[in-house]
Amino acid sequence: MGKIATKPRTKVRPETERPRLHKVILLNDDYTPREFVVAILKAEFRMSEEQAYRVMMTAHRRGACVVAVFTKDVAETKATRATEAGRSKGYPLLFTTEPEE
Ligand code: TYC
Repeated sequence: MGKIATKPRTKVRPETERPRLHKVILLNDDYTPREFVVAILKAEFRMSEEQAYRVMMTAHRRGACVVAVFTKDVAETKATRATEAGRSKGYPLLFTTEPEE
């Protein structure tokens, strides 16, 4: 009986590889007031008035805008908190996350 050579199944990754970052994305809707979106961006993402206004208007015009990138946990926590802030006022404001390429 011959010996069967088996390959190790685990892939060796270079030690320098970093965990992927995740984008927080702001989605447009027809109901949330512009000023409210700006206020949330300032409070949750520490943006200036000007930055927040620009991001809000980009989402308003194009349908969506990347707000910032974070580690997975931080991105998900911030997206959830920001979405819940809108819900608490009865707005459909939505922040999602997705991994960066
Ligand atoms: N489109 C909204 C309005 O006209 C404002 C808005 C902008 C809402 C960006 C969400 O992500 C958003 N009142």
